[in-house]
Amino acid sequence: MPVYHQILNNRDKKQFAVLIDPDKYTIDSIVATIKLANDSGVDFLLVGGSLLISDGLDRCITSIKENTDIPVILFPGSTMQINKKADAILFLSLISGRNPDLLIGNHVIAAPYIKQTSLEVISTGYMIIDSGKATTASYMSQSLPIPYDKDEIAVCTALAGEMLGLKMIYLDGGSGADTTISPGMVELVKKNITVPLIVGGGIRSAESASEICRAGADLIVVGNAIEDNRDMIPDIAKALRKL
Ligand code: 1GP
Repeated sequence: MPVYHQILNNRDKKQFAVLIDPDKYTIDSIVATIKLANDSGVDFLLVGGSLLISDGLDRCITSIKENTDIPVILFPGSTMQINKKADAILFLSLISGRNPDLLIGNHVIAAPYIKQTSLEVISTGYMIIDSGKATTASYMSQSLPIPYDKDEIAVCTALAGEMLGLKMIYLDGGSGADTTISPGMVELVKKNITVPLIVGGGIRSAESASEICRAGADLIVVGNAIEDNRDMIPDIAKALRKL
């Protein structure tokens, strides 16, 4: 089933994506993490990063694919992170910012390359929310994040994204954020859009994962906490099943 339909069809349950940053994993740690993801019923694996330093993306996706059938979705920080071995790509438009390259410029560059692959393209309105400290995503995008407590700006931005035809909205506090996005903002955005809502950044426990899901996220993304302790995977999966 195409990834987008899987996300849409399973909206009655909370979905869980593990973010794998190829720079942070060895082949051994990928294999161990994927085993836990398989055993815990993780829905998706996101692969990418705001800035990749090593050239390990292809190797990373190859070893993931050798070890699981969980769909692999590219979460690209740049046009250099397109890889045909993945199943789908979040075609991210940074709608919280006003950097034209990340709204449309890079998309024009990437489109002909993506066209030559069988990647499922999922247009996604990507919104960076201020988490109290500069994150790689906010710095690399050279864009101003939406202030943490300005729920109405987030709602209007998400609404505009949906009206433009984007198929999902992703609220991101940035990788390694000190706090998650406020549940109040998640709730208000969710109430105002009909497309699936992804939330990530700073989710470090099963409790905060549950809180963000209860607020309205359809799919949560967890990266850093799992890099630090992969046993977080079954904990979070179990917590989401209880919701
Ligand atoms: C970052 O939303 C993702 O883009 C995940 O963030 O690494 O803080 O879990 P964390």
